[in-house]
Amino acid sequence: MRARLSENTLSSLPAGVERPAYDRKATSIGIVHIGPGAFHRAHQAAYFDALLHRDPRWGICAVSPNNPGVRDALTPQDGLYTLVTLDKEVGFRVIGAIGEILVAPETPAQVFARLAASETALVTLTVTEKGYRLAADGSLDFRHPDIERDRATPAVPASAVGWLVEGLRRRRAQGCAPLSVLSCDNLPGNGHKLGAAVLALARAQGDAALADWIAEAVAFPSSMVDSITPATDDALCNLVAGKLGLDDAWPVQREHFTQWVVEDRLKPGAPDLAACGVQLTKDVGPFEQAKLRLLNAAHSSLAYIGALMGFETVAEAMAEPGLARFIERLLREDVAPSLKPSADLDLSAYITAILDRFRNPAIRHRLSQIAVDGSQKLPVRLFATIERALADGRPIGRLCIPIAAWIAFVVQETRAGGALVDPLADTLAVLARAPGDADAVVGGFLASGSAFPSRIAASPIFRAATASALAGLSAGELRALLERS
Ligand code: CS2
Repeated sequence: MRARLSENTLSSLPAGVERPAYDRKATSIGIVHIGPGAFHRAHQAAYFDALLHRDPRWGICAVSPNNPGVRDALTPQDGLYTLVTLDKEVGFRVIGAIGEILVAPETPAQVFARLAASETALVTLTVTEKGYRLAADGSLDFRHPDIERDRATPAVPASAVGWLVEGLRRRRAQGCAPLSVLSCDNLPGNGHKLGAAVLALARAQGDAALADWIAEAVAFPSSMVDSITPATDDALCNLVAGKLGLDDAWPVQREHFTQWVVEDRLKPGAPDLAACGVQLTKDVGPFEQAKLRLLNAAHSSLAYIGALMGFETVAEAMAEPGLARFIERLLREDVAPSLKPSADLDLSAYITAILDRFRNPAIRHRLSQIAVDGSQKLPVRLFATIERALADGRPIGRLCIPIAAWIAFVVQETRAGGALVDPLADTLAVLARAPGDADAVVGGFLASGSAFPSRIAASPIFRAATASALAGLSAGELRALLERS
């Protein structure tokens, strides 16, 4: 039997596996992270691990909103896990940044204590798009049951926003220092939306004084995060065990490329993010817009179109010349013209780099991983571009193909009896079962208000283009449709 990765076995790691070169026992916790899934552990935690080599104050307290999985896997490993970077060269690095793991509902007092502690200067979040509980207009969704609950019983929060508000209430009561709260999810203006949601909940709880204090003492910078991070699978666990000679219950993997751009308005006392490779900028907008509307939009397009064509991974889908050409035209001819030009970003080179990253043969990034939560992702990835194109009078035919593919995917999954992973799964399943031709199906989706912004739902041009694409898909003419679009 192989031993397990832990503090005790660190010294037995073979050469070629990077490990913390700092004294972990001398580190303290200065960062609270909500949602320590694979993306956090592959991305922000790697930056903070680098920072710990310079400054021992920035260990992470990882807080899982519900699921004990990460705590149960990593606590026996003293919080250590392996990050594998997959490219021409495969890199192995043991990350030591996580100093504590809490499961929020099990130990709420400890979570509040961390959020209120004067040593805590930064809170980061990766809770996915749906984790913010926002309505279609980007404001906090007071009709969501978790938010209703957090409004009524603030001391036992159900949502990430609820945890933050209650933690900040206690921080204020203790008279603690200012704080920076950094959203790291794929939402435009993520920090601004989170800040507005936090203030709205504090006010709705009747605590206007708290809201006023938060507005003064807490910064919510926006940020753009990027690194392709396929879910952990058995192949990765075996690769890690073979290289380390140790078992790691939950390694993570990503491409070598990583980027983190943060709006430069952290409160004094926050960690020196620039020292560990984060780009600080006055205006993060062009970066997040380009990333969401190019990289993430292309991902979602590949996920639905590729799934209909029977592909399993992004690289496989990109190896289909007709599909790869379609995606490139979509990005260069439809998305790029809708983006605000920025002196900091060469869009053409950015697109070339994205397409290269998608072709990375060392990575098996499953389309099914990207296909989840379409109702939450498409509005920020594709609908925003479609709205812009409609407003500018540019054609939208090509942009409607991934939307039609999503509808076809929802219909196909529902009819096959598969469980659709989407917070709107119940509504979508009803729409998918409704009888009728392509135009009727599209009309049903648009009328439901589920994922479509009102200006798009009301556009006859959008309805006609999407219905025409869906009819093509239903008739088995997907390849021809891609070729001619
Ligand atoms: C992907 C993203 O799963 C998805 O929806 O588009 O997770 C993507 O891999 C990352 O945003 C890349 O930075």
